Amino acid sequence: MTPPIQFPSDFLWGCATSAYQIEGSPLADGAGPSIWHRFSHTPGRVQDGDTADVTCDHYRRWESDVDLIQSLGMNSYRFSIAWGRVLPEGVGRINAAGLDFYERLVDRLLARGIQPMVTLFHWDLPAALDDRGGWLNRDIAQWFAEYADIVFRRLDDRVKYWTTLNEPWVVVDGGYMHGVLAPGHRNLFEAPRAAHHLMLAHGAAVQAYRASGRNKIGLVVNIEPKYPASQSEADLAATRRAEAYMNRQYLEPALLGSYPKELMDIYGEAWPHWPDADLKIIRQPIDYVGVNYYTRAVVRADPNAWPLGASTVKQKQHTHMETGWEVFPQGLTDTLLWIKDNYGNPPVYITENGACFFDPPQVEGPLLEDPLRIDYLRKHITAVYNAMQRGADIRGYFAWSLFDNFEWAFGFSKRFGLVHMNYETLQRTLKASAHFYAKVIASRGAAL
Ligand code: NCW
Ligand code: CA
Repeated sequence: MTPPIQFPSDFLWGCATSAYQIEGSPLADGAGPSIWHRFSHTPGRVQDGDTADVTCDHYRRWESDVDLIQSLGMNSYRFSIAWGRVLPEGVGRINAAGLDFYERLVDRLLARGIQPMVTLFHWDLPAALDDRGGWLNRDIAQWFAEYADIVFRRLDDRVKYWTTLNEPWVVVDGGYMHGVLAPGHRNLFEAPRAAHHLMLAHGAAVQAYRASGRNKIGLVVNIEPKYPASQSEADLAATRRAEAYMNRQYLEPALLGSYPKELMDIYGEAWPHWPDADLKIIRQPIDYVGVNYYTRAVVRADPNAWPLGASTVKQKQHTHMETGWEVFPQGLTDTLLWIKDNYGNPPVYITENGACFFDPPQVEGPLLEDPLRIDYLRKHITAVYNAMQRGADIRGYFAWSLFDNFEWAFGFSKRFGLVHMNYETLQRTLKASAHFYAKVIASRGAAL
């Protein structure tokens, strides 16, 4: 008999959300519009024409939502601040009502014994800054650091965990390379510039934090481990390119101070050669790495796949989520051990992990059964534990997401929640997975 699973008593257990996806009321109380507000209001950009004008109405229901989080026994909650609520034009004039909203949220979380983990940028760039070039304008590093500094000075006496950026890879690949996410550009020459300026912004915000902050700050990256479809030289090289592009492009400058050399093969003449001084700004010591993990990819060489020359081979023997993502728990253990072995075993939080499966729009009765999501959570939390048993320094786990919400370009068609959202009535209904997760937390993993 293997001994029962027991996570450490100080492990953080929570769930994650982001501002634009759950808040609604995007222009309330003096907030400036974000690029996601504009994008979702542009016909053809989001499935079914959905916008987050209302979404979960968390901006007005935040008090009972915090109570809901507490009722599930979580000791932490990861959310993001909408930059444009704090600074409607992105820089300059502060909108007091915006900062007040997040201060009240933080205070209620703390009063309920829930540690906030606060993300400064989860994709909702102020539209006024996009009008000045957005992530393509190098000045954005300073704009971001100024915004961050305002928030740090207001809340660092209460917030113990800060994140600069959520998933810079998705911002660049979706927003500047393929155009499926805001701001919707499709440009090989813009992508590496946007990526570099995101990382400069990260570095500048960490520098600002060291001047005024006293707690912990880190970077959240999405990691999707890459496995070669065969041992052929072509497939192995394609796998290395895919890994460099998605998994190392952001981690390596932040932690090691350099870009993976494969990026030059991928971008070719579109790759700018960045000065060493920039890499020094980007490589600031950080207190933890946040990992968002959902799936893996089996990779083969594919000359028609722009721009990587690599594509994913679907693994038909495994379950796939509604997003098309393969369920592969071992990939999470592999990812955590890969970080431990390649980046000096930094403290890591699993800042997002979760499952998108079909749930009906309306719920009959008090509970919704979602066995596939329970199975996903069970296997992935066990995978985290397995990596810890092998020496990875894992400090916490956040399920994506508290409730079904605005899933970016998919609109409301994709549901990741532990709590079901009825978008007509805004009624919140627990799914069985929420009860399951609460039992896992209460037993420190023994109920897995
Ligand atoms: S990458 C991604 N997600 C989900 C999202 O809700 C969260 O905010 C992110 O951190 C879960 O984890 C990340 N969603 C991908 C959306 C891409 C849509 C592309 C549609 C093309 C038609
Ligand atoms: Ca709809």
